[in-house]
Amino acid sequence: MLYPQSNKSRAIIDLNGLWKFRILKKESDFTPGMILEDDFDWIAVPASYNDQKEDPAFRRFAGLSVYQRSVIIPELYKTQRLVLRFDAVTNAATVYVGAKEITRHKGGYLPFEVELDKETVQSEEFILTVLVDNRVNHSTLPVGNEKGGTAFFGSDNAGIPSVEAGKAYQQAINLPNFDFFNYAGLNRSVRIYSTPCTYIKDISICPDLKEDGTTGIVSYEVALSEENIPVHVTIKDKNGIAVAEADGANGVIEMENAHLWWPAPGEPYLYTASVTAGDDSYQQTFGIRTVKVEGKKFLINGKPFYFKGFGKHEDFMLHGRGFDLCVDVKDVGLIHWLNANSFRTSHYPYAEEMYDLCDREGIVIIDETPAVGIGAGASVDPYKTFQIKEHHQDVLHDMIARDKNHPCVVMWSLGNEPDTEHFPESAYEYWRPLYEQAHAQDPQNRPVTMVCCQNDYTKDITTRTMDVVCLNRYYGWYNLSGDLDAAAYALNLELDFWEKIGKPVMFTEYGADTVAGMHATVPEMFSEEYQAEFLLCYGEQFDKRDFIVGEQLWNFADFGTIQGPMRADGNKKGLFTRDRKPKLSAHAMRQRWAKIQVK
Ligand code: GCB
Repeated sequence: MLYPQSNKSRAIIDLNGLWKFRILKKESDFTPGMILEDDFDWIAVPASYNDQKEDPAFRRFAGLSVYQRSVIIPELYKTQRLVLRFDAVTNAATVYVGAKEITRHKGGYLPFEVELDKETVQSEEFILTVLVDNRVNHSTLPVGNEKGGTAFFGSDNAGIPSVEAGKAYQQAINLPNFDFFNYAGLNRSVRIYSTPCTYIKDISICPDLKEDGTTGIVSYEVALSEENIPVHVTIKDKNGIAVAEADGANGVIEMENAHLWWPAPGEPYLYTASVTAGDDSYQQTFGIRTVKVEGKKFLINGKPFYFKGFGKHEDFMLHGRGFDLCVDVKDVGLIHWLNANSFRTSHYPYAEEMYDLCDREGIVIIDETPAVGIGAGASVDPYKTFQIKEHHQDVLHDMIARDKNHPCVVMWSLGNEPDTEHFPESAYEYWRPLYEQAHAQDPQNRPVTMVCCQNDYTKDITTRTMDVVCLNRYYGWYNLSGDLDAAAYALNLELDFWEKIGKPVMFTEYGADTVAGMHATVPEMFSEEYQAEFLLCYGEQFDKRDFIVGEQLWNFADFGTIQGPMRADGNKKGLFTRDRKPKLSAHAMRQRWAKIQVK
């Protein structure tokens, strides 16, 4: 799916800003065509609604809410094809023009769009309404607990009559089965964009390198609304100078002495494919780089790459998971400051602007679907009970379709920490087709992984079949708590196991909750010193093993999450506080990563 663009044949109408908003007490409080006249709040878009108001209902709410605004289409746009695009509505949306439903979408982290019909385009003004459902359950990704499910944090005290009665009283139907706050609403931009009536539907670019290592081979494919529209492609260098050309909706362009995209500040060279097709045009940036797994190595442009970074969240004060380019720019600056080079979009695809920024800044991304929370304890096979398979196929498809041209994306993550231990065969049968789907769909055929939970790895038959083994481990935190000697011992035993698998292995999570400002001479849990020692201790173990291709600790910054006895004001495993102040460990990792030169 193409990102909205304003160019000589396309324009954008921005629908961000203040919208009318109402939380519905019950589903029947909504009728198509209803107007929010009284009893509504003004709410900012893009942003999560949860922390914008003091009413506790905004924070605790599980159900339907309504966003509404009026739209006037300028006369000069009315001869064009107009498409309404939502970059992300969390977790599901039904969209109305007046009383008429025009589209609906399931899933809160990927864009969807709908062409406006003639009547709407020609009207003087229309009311746009979005019915938002934030609930998560056994059929959504991320997965939620259903009524009677277990609490995510702490003991559930199942079976104690008074607790069970309390749960029934609470009618908890929307407990996330994941460790991040279920921030909801119009989290990303809303726009109408125009195209000519015959138009470019999609562009796929697949770069490769000849054996000489300097000649780029750029295969491209332009999908069109109608066959036989003449297509012309001009490749421009970073200064906008044309360096190659081709005709036709698909083809292969050879580029001698190509500038390669490499993840380091100043080196992520970007070209632009300037595509014209009849009246339409589109400028698609791309980088010439290759990604490959060979033996125990992860190669970018044929050279061994070592991931230095973290899992992140789209999370910030006040706007929750709402898109904010300023936060993205700040975070990328901090990533450079740390001498890091990568992150995982844990646990869902991020806003498209972040990938664009990372293309330009030379940061590598592991792109993850929102498949988190697929597990419900040892007694329930999630693969047989959750209704998620088709939806998972859809989100994987849509994520690859959206992000396939970004040079910064070097690996697809099918999901985070599913059960692979209690139901190993079911897990393999579930994840293998997704692995194959990703490989079949991606024009660049990037490596594919699935991020493995700390488990009895000897029983897990899925993780080892991925292109890169990605491990989340908490020795010294959730287990062997506070004892880094024991943690290092246990971690090494496990590493001996993975060494024999013969694949590249990377750590996609390891970390310790840390209260900023809490210090200790003898490092103990929650102190800044313990976090720094914990992270460096893991690093020491990694350094002894040549099959480890990366370390992405948990987490870049503290973040908001569901309440529980293990979380005080959010998850505190950040190198930075939520407002991006460095903890001691940020300085420690900055020094460590300065010494690990990736070139
Ligand atoms: C994990 C999860 C992540 C949590 C983290 C933690 O394994 O993947 O979502 O936030 O642990 O801090 O417990």
